[in-house]
Amino acid sequence: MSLSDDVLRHRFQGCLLGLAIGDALGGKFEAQSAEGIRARFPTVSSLIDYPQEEIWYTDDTQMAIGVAETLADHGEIVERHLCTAFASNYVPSRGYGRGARAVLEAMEEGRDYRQVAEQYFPGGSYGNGAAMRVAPVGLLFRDDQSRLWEQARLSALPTHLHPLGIEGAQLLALAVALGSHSQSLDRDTFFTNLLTACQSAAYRTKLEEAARVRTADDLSHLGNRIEALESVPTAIASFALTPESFEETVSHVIFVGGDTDTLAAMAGAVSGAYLGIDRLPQRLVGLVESSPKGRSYLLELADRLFARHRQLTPAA
Ligand code: RVK
Ligand code: MG
Ligand code: MG
Repeated sequence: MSLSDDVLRHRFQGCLLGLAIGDALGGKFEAQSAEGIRARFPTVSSLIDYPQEEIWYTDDTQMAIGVAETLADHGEIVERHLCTAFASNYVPSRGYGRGARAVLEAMEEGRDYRQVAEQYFPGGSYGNGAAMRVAPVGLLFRDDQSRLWEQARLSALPTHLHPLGIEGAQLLALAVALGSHSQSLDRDTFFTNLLTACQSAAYRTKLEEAARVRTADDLSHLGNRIEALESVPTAIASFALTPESFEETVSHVIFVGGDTDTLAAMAGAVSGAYLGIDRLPQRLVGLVESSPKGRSYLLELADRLFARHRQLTPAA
């Protein structure tokens, strides 16, 4: 049974707001150890209840906004437009990866950013920066997996040329699409779909391990680092472990420590695409920053993306 327009629109909103909430909440603990975070926040609710003021997102959401704007405006990834969006949204204080910063500054200054992306890390970046921003691709192309796979690749290329950086983005986009389709998540089918699409032995091994996760403590074995391979499977596994709870999905990856903003941004985007905006913690939705590209803008952007999706895939 296909989802009604309202339900699906709420899932688009849930995805973008879920990403921003995960990013902003996780951003408070970036680079901290699992033990330190656990000592301060022994339970999921203590972590979720912690923010009392506006929460501010980091580069993860900032760059996802650029991807979503490009897709809403043009219906597909056009590198020139994507780079313009990245450059115009670039606010260094949001905290970017060092390679990404060098590439974005080249874009801003009209220099050859491709050369910078090729040379900064020989072989290209395998950071999680392409995966952290890819969720809008998963939403727009949720009904066309081969297009999703290619569009996710194109969305990665300006900054992430390494195959592991690209595949991390493709898998996260697919996880968003699968989440956005599910009415009641079937874990086995979810992982079978991801494993069927998966191309490298490295991700296959991680996803097989992710499929075996049974407790939140198991997540730490999957990784908590800034490399895509060490964070994308962890975020996906957290969603699959507790699909009915955004709060648990996001908190469990923050409890793993390390790259907490990005782990929680990715897990939050997949969770929000599945649960929809109404099943996100409303207090945190209300605390997302009220800046010009804050909460209201994200909701509007999700609606614009949804309208684009309806053009590509009219309701049955
Ligand atoms: C600060 C060696 C490599 C590599 C390669 C490592 C924000 C480097 C977000 C690099 C995310 C880091 C994160 C990030 C997103 C990547 N050889 N090391 N071939 N490729 N690395 O710079 O957008 O937090 O240590 O391309 O992927 O919240 O600095 O940026 O956590 O991964 O940054 O890769 O980062 P970058 P990014
Ligand atoms: Mg960040
Ligand atoms: Mg991060």
